[in-house]
Amino acid sequence: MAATATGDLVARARAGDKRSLARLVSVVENDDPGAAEILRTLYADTGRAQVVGVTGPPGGGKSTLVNNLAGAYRERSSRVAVVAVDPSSPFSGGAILGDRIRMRERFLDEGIFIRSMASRGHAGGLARATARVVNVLNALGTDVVLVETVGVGQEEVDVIGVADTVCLVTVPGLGDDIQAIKAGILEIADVLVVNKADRPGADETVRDLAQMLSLAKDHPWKPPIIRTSARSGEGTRELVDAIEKHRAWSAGSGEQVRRRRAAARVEVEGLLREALLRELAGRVGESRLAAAVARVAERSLDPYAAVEELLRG
Ligand SMILES: Nc1nc2c(ncn2[C@@H]2O[C@H](COP(=O)(O)OP(=O)(O)OP(=O)(O)O)[C@@H](O)[C@H]2O)c(=O)[nH]1
Ligand SMILES: [Mg+2]
Repeated sequence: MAATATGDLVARARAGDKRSLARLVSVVENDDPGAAEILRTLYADTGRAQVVGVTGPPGGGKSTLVNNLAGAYRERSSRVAVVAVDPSSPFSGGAILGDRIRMRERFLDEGIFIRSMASRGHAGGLARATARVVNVLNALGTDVVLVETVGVGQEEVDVIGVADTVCLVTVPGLGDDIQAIKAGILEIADVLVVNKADRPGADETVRDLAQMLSLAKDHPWKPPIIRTSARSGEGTRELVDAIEKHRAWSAGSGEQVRRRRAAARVEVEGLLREALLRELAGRVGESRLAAAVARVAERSLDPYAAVEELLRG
């Protein structure tokens, strides 16, 4: 993308033009040519938005909750963005389209920007693509970014690393699935949400989670447990309050700085790794690499020795 074109898009996006914003977001999401320039131009203006992550098992009501949160935050912020990340989805359609339809009402609101991202083909991984998108949204005037992702696997944990506050959504009657959630809870959750509280079993789920939390007394932040019925909107207010409380604690305790440093490290190390690999690949050369690979394949050289040999030059 030419420099002037980027400048024009940035100016228009800053003024609130969603289409220009969408274009810029796509360029950085896909790491297309021009992405580095956009991020360099905007970087000094990032780090101001509040980033709220919403994660949990499939079908738990995350999108419905995010939709409610978007509405609640929109009452006090001029620009809110929703980034729905679906690491398991091989293409951007399907379930994500469902989210879009549910969010149609929000979509029509000029102050709300919605983007879906699936895992395939993100340079440097989904977590870094998400961070790039959040940064651009932030720099161009978005006050609150809500990031939805499914599950508690490693990739999801990495994605949610961009968030200042992470809400982990559970539902009554999860059975064995709750074990998987429990394992990840203290690692990632700042606020625990028991959604579908209109269903039977909500009390047990709350009790279960409370008991589990009581085992981790030395944790500096004790995640509150909030009941919601996202479909009716019940509990949204309390959830926003809990998020705000965590934000205040995080800012005051140094946790926010710690998280932002961790996120910056992921980004810098990622770029460093790519740059080093490019440099080394150039130095080693494809023909030497191919020759070493062939010898490793036919077992006349072990892979460790191959690397030592290649690096020696
Ligand atoms: N009974 C009840 N149903 C709910 C509640 N919240 C959401 N649902 C329903 O649960 C279903 C899944 O909701 P979504 O918001 O799409 O859940 P999700 O976690 O985003 O789903 P995925 O993104 O596909 O993992 C929908 O049919 C919702 O209407 C609730 O509080 N109570
Ligand atoms: Mg969803």
